[in-house]
Amino acid sequence: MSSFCIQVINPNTSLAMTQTIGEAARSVAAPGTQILATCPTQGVESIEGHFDEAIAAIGVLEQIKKGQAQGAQGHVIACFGDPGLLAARELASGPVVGIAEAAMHMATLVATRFSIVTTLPRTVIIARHLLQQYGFEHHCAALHAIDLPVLALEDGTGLAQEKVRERCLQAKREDGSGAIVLGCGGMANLARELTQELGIPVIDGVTAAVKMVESLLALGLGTSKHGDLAYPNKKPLSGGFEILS
Ligand code: 5HY
Repeated sequence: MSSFCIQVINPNTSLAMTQTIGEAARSVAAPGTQILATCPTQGVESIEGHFDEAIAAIGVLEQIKKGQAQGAQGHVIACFGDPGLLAARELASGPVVGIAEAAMHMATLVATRFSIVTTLPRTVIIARHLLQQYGFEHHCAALHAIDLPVLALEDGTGLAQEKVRERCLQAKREDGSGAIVLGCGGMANLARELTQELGIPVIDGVTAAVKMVESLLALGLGTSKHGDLAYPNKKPLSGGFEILS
C-alpha cells in the first residue's frame, strides 16, 4: 500500500472552516494517506472577491513552503476561486490541485452538464470566469448563489446548509443538469448527504481534489518543471516576502 502525505490548504484564516475541510479530506483519504490540513496565520477570514483572493494567494504560497518542509508530497488549494494556483505550482514539485478545477473535472466525468451552487452573487461571477479559464463553460448549465456570506456556513445555525440544499434542489429541477458542483470549501461536508437525497452526483471539490492528488502521486506524476511552471527565477525577496525565497 502506498503512503502519501497531502497538504490541504484552506486559504482563509477560519480555523472552523479548516477543520470542516480537514475532516472532509480525511473521510475520503486512502488508509495510507496522511492529511495535513492547514491555513495561513495572516490574511482574510473568508474569501469573497478578487481583493480577498490576492491576499489569500500569498498565504497559500507560504503554506506550500511550510508543507513541503513538513514532507507534503502534494497539495490541495481548498477555496473555490483556486487562489494562487499557478504560482503555487511554480513553487511545488508535487501536484497542486484547486478545488474548483477538481470539482469541475469530476463533474464532466459523470454528467454532460453541471450546475454550481455557491455563496454570494459576486462569487458567481468569479466562478463563471474560472469556467472560461478552464474551458468548462459549455459544461455548466447554470450558477446559483445562496446569497449568504462564506462564514455563515460556520455559524452553527444550519441556515446556510439549508439554503445550499434548497438551491441544489432548485438546480436539479430547473437547470436540466446531471450533476451539481458545490462552490465553497465550507460546503465540503454536505456533498455525500445531498448526493443521496437528490439522487444525482453532488460534488465537493475538497474531496475530489484529495482523490486527484492521490491518483497523481500514485501515478508518479508531479508538477511539470518544464516551461512556465518551472521554479520561480531566483531573485532577492525583501521584507515579509523573504519567507518565500
Ligand atoms: C471558499 N471563499 O471556497 C470561497 C468561495 C466562496 O473563503 N472559501 C472562501 O464561497 O466565495
